[in-house]
Formats: sequence, C-alpha cells, structure tokens
Amino acid sequence: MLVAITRSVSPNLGRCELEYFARHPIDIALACEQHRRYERCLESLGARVISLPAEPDLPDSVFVEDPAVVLDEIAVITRMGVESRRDEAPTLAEALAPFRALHSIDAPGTLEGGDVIRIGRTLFVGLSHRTNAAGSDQLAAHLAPFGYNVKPVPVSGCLHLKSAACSLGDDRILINRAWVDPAAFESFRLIDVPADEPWAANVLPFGGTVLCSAAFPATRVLLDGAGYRTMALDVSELAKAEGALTCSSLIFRAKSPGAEKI
Ligand code: CIR
Repeated sequence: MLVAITRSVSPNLGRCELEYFARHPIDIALACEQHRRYERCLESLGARVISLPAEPDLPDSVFVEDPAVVLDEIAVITRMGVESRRDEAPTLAEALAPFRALHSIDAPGTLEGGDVIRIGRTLFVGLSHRTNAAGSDQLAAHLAPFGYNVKPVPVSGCLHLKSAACSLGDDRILINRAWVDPAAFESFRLIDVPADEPWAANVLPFGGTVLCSAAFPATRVLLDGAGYRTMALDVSELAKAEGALTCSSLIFRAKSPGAEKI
C-alpha cells in the first residue's frame, strides 16, 4: 500500500517564505480546494492519503515534502534552510514514526526534501539556498548502510533541485538546464521544458500518471507526445507560495519501522 502524507493549507499561507517570486495575494479558500483536489487525485491513483491538520502558525507547512526524506528503509527528518519552517518537523516526524525508523539532519547541516531526487539507489541532492554540503553529507552518512549513493548537484536560479528537474518515473528526466547542469544526469534521457514554461519541471509521476500543473500546457503536450499519461491540476494558489506538484505530499510504501534489513 502506498501512503501519501499531506497537510491541510495553513490559513496563513499568505505569509509564506519566498525566494524567487514576488508576493501576490493568495486566495486561501481556493488554495484549500485545490489542495483537496490534489489529495483526491492521489487517492484516485491508489494512495492512502493521511491528511494532517493545518498548522495555523506555520505558513509553509502544507509543503510536507521539505521536512523529511522517506526511503524504503528509514526516514530522515531534515533541518530546513529557513528558520521559519523548522517547527514543521516534529508533527511530521510523529506521523512518520509508525512507518519508519527516524534519523535527523543536525546543525550546521541544512537540507530540504525539495532538493532530493531519488532514482533507484541514487539520491541527487541539490546544493541550493536551502540545502548545504553538510546536510548532503549527513544524508549520505545515514543512507550509506542501506546502499544508497548521494550525488550533490549545484542548483542556481530556482528554489530547489526539483524546481529544475524531476524524474518522470522511468529513465527520463524533465529538466530546465538553465538551473542545473545536465551533466549530473548523464545516464538518463532528458526532456527539456519549453522555453516559455521555465517553472514546469516540477511534475509528480504517480500511479502510472504524471501529474502536471495546469499552468504549463505546453509541457503537458510535450509529455503526452513522449508517451506519458498526464493529468493537469490547477495549483495556482500554492504556486504563488513557490510550491508545485511534488511539494505537497510525502509518498512511500507502508511498512513498520524495524522491518528494514541492512
Ligand atoms: C518555501 O519557500 O519554503 C515555500 N514557500 C515553498 C516550498 C516549496 N517546496 C517544494 O517545492 N518542495
């Protein structure tokens, strides 16, 4: 059974962190509706959605991808690059504890899940404003006993590595080469986002479908043409907070902690 942990939109999402976007008013009721549709979509594709209650004092807490990295064997609770988001971790750790043994990233390390792309036993870790080399090294140390290989990848011009590139669930990667050196992904086939949709690389392959943002129709056409089954979701309000498709869920296979084999 695949589990997707999500968290309802904070009524204070309008006070979110922003790195690259100008602040625009966010329609909270619409953001909640879009988020519920996202959850229903994951359910329809086969996930058991565990929806955590909203955290009014934590504006960015809907973006549950960032405070944790969940592997088949363990989960690593991250130390986020911005102070305002660090209190998101404890309740997420509580939600993950029934499923995985928990490890953590500690100071001076910083790491956000949006900077981590896992493909098989390789984790590409974006070195961004939010994730530093110490965070990446700590992640590598936690995961080495399980046979994972961590490859740090410099990212510039966008929030996270997953703003610049995402796995399409096979041997292909959707990428904006302006923000990440494609040499990092030399053993993969690359699909470039259309020039007029630079923020479109953040897509979520799940349940045989690639979830795309409705704001990027040319990217969807491109992926349809490449043979993917796609589905467009309107995430306009979460996008104003610099969120996209991967950031609002933590998806993993259900399993009790302690069941892992080294
Ligand atoms: C932030 O700046 O942390 C949030 N406003 C957006 C986080 C989006 N996270 C993600 O794409 N993984």
